[in-house]
Amino acid sequence: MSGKSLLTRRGLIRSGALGAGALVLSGCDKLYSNPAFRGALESAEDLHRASQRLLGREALAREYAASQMSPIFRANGNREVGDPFYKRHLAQAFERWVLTVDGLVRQPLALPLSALRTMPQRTQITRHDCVEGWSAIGKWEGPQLGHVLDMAGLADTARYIVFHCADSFGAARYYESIDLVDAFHPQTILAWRMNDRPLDEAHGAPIRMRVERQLGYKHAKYVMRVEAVASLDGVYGGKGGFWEDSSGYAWYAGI
Ligand SMILES: Nc1nc2c(c(=O)[nH]1)N[C@H]1C(S)=C(S)[C@@H](COP(=O)(O)O)O[C@H]1N2
Ligand SMILES: [Mo]
Repeated sequence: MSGKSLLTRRGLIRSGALGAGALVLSGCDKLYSNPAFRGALESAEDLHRASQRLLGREALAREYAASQMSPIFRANGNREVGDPFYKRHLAQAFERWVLTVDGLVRQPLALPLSALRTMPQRTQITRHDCVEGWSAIGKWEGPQLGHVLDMAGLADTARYIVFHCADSFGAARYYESIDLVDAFHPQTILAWRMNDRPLDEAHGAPIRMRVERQLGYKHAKYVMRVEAVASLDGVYGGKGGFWEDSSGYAWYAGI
């Protein structure tokens, strides 16, 4: 897929809502580019967001039975990483790689993969929904992000968690960010295992985020560094994520 057509198509999915994605896919681009219609969609999204806040964003995303797992889980976005540092660690099965946890924390951490694998683990079978119009059910395992953040001790000023990734689109690094409600959600994990095997490169080795209440692009792959910040201003393009900066995707993609 060429970068250009990808960006153009993604540019149409401005709200990041699944419904908008479905409209684009069913050829309603004209309708969607109509400002009045867009306004209605966006206010519906606000309402939906408000009701989620009232119902509690702590609610769990649906979990599935092993028998419901998709036979094939597509890999999307970057499936390989060109960065030489990453390639070196991939070749060594990430044995000497460490995850950096820093920013507004009392105790910055450098966590080897072995440490992430031996902490208390959470396993969940969930459905991944990509705004490009596909979904897949997979099994994910890893420590809860909240547990890792508690080890580091968040400063009182921390408001967001930023995930810095190893891959890029052109010159732009992939990154994502979430607020503390999502960061401490029980299903938000640093997954190193997928479908009972260590994560492969295509799906984000050595670790990728699972933020189960959010759409696909929030699930950062190839996470190298977890940073606690007070504001997203000045972090890359300032909108909280690669697609948010480049294509106007909604930062809040919660369902
Ligand atoms: N680092 C990084 N994370 C990423 C992406 C990417 O290209 N790079 N693509 C996102 C998108 S749009 C989706 S749908 C999922 C795809 O995850 P998968 O390859 O495991 O299916 O990863 C998300 N996280
Ligand atoms: Mo996606």
